[in-house]
Amino acid sequence: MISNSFLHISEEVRMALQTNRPVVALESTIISHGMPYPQNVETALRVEQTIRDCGAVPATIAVIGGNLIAGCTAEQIEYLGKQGTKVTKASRRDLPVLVARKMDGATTVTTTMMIAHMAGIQVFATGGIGGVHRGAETTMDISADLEELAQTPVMVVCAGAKSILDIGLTLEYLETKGVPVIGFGTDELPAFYTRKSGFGVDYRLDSPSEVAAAFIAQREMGIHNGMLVTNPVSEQYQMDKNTIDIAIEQAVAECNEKGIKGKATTPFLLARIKELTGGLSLDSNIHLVLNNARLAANVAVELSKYGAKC
Ligand code: PSU
Ligand code: MN
Repeated sequence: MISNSFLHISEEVRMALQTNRPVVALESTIISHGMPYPQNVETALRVEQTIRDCGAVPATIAVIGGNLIAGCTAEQIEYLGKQGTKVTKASRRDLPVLVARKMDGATTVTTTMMIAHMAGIQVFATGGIGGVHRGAETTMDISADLEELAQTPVMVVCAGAKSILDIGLTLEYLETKGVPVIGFGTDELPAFYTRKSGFGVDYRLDSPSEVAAAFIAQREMGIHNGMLVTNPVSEQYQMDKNTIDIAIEQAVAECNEKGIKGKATTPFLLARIKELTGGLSLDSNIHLVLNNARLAANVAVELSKYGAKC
């Protein structure tokens, strides 16, 4: 735990951490920028309930009025969902000014990992991470999420990398930075909307206790990386590969034509893919997030058996 005067941990989350009960962090950019209202708020609340049903405590993370909140209230989640893209998408570089100006910010994977670590939370569930974008050899668009995974010891449970990214280069980057890429019950990296990407993971682990054991080993050796646990979307909710590939190609082409760059890229692509698939991608997205929340909670329960402290 890295205490500071900006960090506000909710009573429930604080009690859980103090008594070594399992806690799962959740991000807020997925609420404001990742899904439309009202599905974003409904999903965020369902994700929290799923975590509770698995015996863990959810901690949705956001910046509200300059405070780093670990454990948003339902009202705060509703507020972020309604504000949508009017809220600043807050990455590592944004925190100093947002906090000093007492502004709001929706936390990405990067800032959620940072604030989770400050609060002493070790496990974080989300949908997808940012990565190396296609064409990064000229744009240099590489998500700060990869650097955060390199330097902050939090486990991120996601559904793999979607092909709006250059998946091969994303894996190379993670390898260089020493981030273990775990496949949960799979040898192949999931591609978010589909169960397979054509790229292998570093290790396949088949149970939450095995994942917890690897995380504990990493921590005890003082290896100060994050860990990426990739969990394939369930068969029932995976998308047809051809349908999603066509939508992604078109969305990426439009993004380039419109000259959309920087932090606007990922939200644009997600929204456009949803439109192009007539909402099918949103359905898949919602279910994979719930699936990840379940796995993260199960791993957090296993971790708590170690009497684990950061
Ligand atoms: N991928 C998704 N949904 C999301 C994001 C990524 O499927 O909501 C969000 C996450 O908050 C992630 C961020 O950390 O986008 C990455 O943004 P960028 O590519 O600009 O680094
Ligand atoms: Mn970027």
